[in-house]
Amino acid sequence: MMVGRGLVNRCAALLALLLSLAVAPQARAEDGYALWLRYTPLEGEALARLEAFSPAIITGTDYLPTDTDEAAVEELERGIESLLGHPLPRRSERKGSILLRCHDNGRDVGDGSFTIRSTGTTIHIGGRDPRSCLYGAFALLRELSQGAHPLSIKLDEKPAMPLRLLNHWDNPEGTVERGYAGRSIFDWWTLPEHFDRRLIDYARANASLGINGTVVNNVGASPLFLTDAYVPKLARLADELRPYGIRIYISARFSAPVEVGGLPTADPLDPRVQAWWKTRADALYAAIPDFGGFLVKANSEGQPGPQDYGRTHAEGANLLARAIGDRGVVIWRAFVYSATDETDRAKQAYNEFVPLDGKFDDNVIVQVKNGPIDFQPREPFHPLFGAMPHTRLILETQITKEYLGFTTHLVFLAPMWKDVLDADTGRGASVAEVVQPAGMAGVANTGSDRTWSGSHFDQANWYAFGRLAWDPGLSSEAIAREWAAQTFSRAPQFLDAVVPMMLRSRQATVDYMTPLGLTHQMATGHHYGPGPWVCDLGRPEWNPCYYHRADAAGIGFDRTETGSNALEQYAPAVAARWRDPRTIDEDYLLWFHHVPWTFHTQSGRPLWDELVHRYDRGIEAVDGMARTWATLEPHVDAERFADVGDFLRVQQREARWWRDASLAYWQSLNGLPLPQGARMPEHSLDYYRALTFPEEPGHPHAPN
Ligand code: GCV
Repeated sequence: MMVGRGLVNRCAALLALLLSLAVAPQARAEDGYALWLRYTPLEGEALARLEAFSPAIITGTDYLPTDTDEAAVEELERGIESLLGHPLPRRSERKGSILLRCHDNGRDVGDGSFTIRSTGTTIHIGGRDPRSCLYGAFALLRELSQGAHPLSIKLDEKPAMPLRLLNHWDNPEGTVERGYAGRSIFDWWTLPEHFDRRLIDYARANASLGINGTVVNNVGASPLFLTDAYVPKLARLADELRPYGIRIYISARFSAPVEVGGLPTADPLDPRVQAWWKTRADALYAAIPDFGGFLVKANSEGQPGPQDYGRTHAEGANLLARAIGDRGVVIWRAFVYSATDETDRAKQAYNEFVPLDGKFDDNVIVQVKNGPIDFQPREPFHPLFGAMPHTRLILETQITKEYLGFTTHLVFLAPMWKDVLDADTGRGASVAEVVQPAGMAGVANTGSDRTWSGSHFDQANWYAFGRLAWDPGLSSEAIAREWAAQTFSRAPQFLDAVVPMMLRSRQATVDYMTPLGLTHQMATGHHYGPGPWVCDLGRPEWNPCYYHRADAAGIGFDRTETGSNALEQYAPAVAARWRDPRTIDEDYLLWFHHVPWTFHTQSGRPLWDELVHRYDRGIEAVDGMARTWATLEPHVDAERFADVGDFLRVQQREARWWRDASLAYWQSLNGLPLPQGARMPEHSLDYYRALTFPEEPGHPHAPN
């Protein structure tokens, strides 16, 4: 009886397998968890070449492999087996070898630079420390995944900058500020005893890009992270991430000496406060010898800081820097805007920080957002870049798309970051060159969602951040192509369609949200949909009206000599490019200029018509993205194909919402008819104004 049922079951299983092979062209159902590390089996010539190579993976025989070497070997085995579509052959049957040799007599001297060369049937991965082999292994797999000939891969890579960091805005109880991908991936409640293995996949993903540090908690920091109870939790995390070349950092709350230290003050010049920070740093380093350091948001958006005691940002930063000494760094954020200063918000960081240039200790790095306001769809580069020659600056970018439609809008951010990195500061260096001695930080978009990032295409932004931090010279197109090939399909027809779509997506979003240099038009609190009519919030710069300054006569923020003169914070050559509204790159027109609705734009259209044209252009681009995606079904597994299509439909609807709500509002001010042929807004202005979204994700604590 038992035997009979077993036989029947096996036959049924075989039949099911045959049927599934017959009807399902896609190899396996996927939910996005594997990110770009899918290592989909190769086909055709690429498969034949890898079969002919079938390597043994060997670490240098004259030294003891480290945990990092082992992680590299494990990844190569996993990757190559998956690319071959079967387990690696037995040792005696292997035809080639991959030899990893990355050490310098046991000293940790390298920066992860690596070379890949082949001689005969051996690929050599070499470098001066185990991270070289880890990064080399991932680079080799990246090439193989795209179908490269194993024995012709030749790479010589060096990270462009030392710090390539994720900043998590994760709170200890599991919420994530501006997080749209579920709950935090860090479970502080169950650490240190329990370590979620998912974090090993997080570490692999980061290592595959060369990301080498992670700030594990929100900059609106809980003082809990500076208590004794958190030392073993942080130590366990550091121990688990270390093999993947990742150091951990924490955001430090400036007032922690009062909140958890029992002191009456957090004044940086008070010796008791200095001693407290030294004790905390010592406790962390005793448990985590390679602890990275502290990240601090001070005197900004209600956070405590040295100004509460009449001290400067430099005095605050140096307090922590001296506690850390030469063991790590203090990263001090320049994202400050005061609750009392009436200056143009775009000018405040420069005004506060430039006078402090040269006053920070050597182990302080100042972290500067890409633009002077706040992660908007488009901003000019931050004027601090190039203006603090005696201070190391790190570039802060936002991977999570707070002002770019969260996870439902497909927006590939590499072109935005390239705009900034490539910008010439006019002070002898591009932004990439200015930050090269420090690095790049990206506000992470990870969460408990199976996709990690809340959508499949948002994974591309995590990927692009890491690739650009490793090499800011890479083009957006190259990054999109290698990401899409690894994440979805290496078929040229697929890549030739999806890559241009990704490259156009950022401009599309600028067009339907904030065209022509408009900025911060998002509704209060959640920063999701449009709210250009919001004018009555407590602080002027919380209001979209503050940024657009529209009335019956015109629109835009005058930042020239006749207005706030934010322009003078840029080098003269840069300011000259933006000074004249007739010749400025019109993507920045309303950022720097207040112009009449009748102003003649470079297209020959009056400003009002040009504005309508750009909103419509954005919608058309999104419609085009949806059409393109619909043709790609043969290349994508069913689940992910449907997911992306669903979100594109949301984006199509919401691009129209942005356009219609904005136009209805502008019309209420200027009374102008729409240009001939333009579609009327679908609803009245009152309708759009009345929409509320109490359930939207992402701002558990932030008031604005
Ligand atoms: C962590 C923006 C966000 C805030 C964030 C802040 C910052 O203002 O809306 O949520 O706070 O940036 O970068 O500190």
